[in-house]
Amino acid sequence: MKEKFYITTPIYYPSSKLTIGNCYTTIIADTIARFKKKQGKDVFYMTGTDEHGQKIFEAAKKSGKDVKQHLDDIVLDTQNLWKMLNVNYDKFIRTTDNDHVLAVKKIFNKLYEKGYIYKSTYKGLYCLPCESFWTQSQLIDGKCPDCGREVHEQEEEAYFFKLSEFSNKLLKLYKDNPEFLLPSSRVNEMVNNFIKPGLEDLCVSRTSVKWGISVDFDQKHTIYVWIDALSNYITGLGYLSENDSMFKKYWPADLHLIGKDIVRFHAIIWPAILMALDLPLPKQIFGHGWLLLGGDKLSKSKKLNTVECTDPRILVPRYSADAVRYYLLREIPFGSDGNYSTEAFLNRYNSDLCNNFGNLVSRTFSMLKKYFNLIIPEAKQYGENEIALQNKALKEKENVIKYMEVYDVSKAITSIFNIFSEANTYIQLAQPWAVAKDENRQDELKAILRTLLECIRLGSEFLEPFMPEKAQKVLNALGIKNSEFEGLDNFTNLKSGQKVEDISILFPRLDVEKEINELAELC
Ligand code: ME8
Repeated sequence: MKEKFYITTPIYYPSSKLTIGNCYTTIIADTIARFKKKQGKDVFYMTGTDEHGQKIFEAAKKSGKDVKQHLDDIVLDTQNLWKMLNVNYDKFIRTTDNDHVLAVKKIFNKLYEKGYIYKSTYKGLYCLPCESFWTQSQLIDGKCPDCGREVHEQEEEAYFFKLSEFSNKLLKLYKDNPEFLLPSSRVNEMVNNFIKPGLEDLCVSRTSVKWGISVDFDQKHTIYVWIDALSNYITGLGYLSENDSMFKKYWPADLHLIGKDIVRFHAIIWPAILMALDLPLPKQIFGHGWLLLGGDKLSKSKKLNTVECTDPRILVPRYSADAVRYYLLREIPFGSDGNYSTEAFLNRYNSDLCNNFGNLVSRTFSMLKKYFNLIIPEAKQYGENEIALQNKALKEKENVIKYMEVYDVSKAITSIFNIFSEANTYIQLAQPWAVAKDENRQDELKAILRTLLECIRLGSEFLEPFMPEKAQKVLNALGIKNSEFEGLDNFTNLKSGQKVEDISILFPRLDVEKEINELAELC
């Protein structure tokens, strides 16, 4: 039986259209899911939308549409975006789905019955027009951080979750499982900023919020949106439903991939809820860094003072899904923050996709056409240079596997591209055009082309999870149709005597200045 692998993204707020920041997480998760599938795992990949809460309600109202209609429109745009970016999820969960709503009510009931939720009074600083409670530290100049108006002390009946009981259990969890939360710097953040100062019980219901899931046994209370949202990871598998076979098969999650902004919810509140429910904990949480724009975090609501074009709905049709995927996977060192810039995107497109990968493929295929009428040659013997290149490719192969074990997608894709750049350097060294002129060196020419084709094949096998469209195009042309990784250790995978399909240019070269000007008009 195949080993299972369950991976999730955060469920995104459909307050307005998703940004390239949300694409960042989703593309990484998709790449990891595809990679694990190719490694022979039984993968389940879930993503979705987090549709409750006052903020969503207000954003929907602002749009002038009926709330559900507004959400449906954004969900449709989101699903189209994932299709456009070749994101291959297994389930898209919406927190307005009926089965999720029912399961969240049951989870709340269960926590209440087990004594982890109790009724009390919430005291806080309340902003009447925003209908929001704030803590002292959240205020800006003593005023509401959202609208800048006066706040006043108010009390409200509310349910609380006994989060304070979990401090020691959480500390033990981090200590016993150093891999639970990565990068490890995030553990120190959790311990020093939240757990050591003391965890307080968490208010998990509001009577002032109406757009949400009501408490089953006390209908005037709406369940706190984060309890509703975090539960998606289990309700999406059918937890507490009539058919929980998926839950039994896939839970616990192997990886919750999230941005660093929501680590606290995932590394403190979520494990505490799961412990209270007596459920196994996710094996790993990875809090990646932010994609920044001019030093600021991209967000759905913030208007940034920049002319950068970040809309994937414009970038993908113009430059391909693979180009956008490549840039996001490659440019930001995994775990850290990284800047988005149109110029860097276009430069990487030219240098890495067009000049390195694209050029290697087109040079090799055109030589194959010219010298062997597109028929894959048999290599009788390899020379020193071919063996050196093969060894370098095999070393990079090891690196890709090693980096993907720790989800370092940016180093993994760099290693794949190292195979292509080594092959390009080798072409200069081997000078096949000179060898071709000499009738006595035809075996050598065959060995050169065979080596190049096998390097392209090996690189493209690995590239497929990262850049599925172009990698599949190359693999199809070579007659390789593996759903799992095969032949990673040798250079004898291509069928000698088989004719390859000619391939058109993978990434046409761009005039960076012209593109920047045109994008500025479009965005
Ligand atoms: O937080 N760089 O939803 P959200 C990198 N609904 N990643 C970014 C990013 C950026 N500039 N901007 C957003 C929520 N992200 C909750 C989650 S989960 C149970 C509930 C990514 O729409 C990143 O993964 O605000 C971040 O954690 C997520 O989008 C936040 O999406």
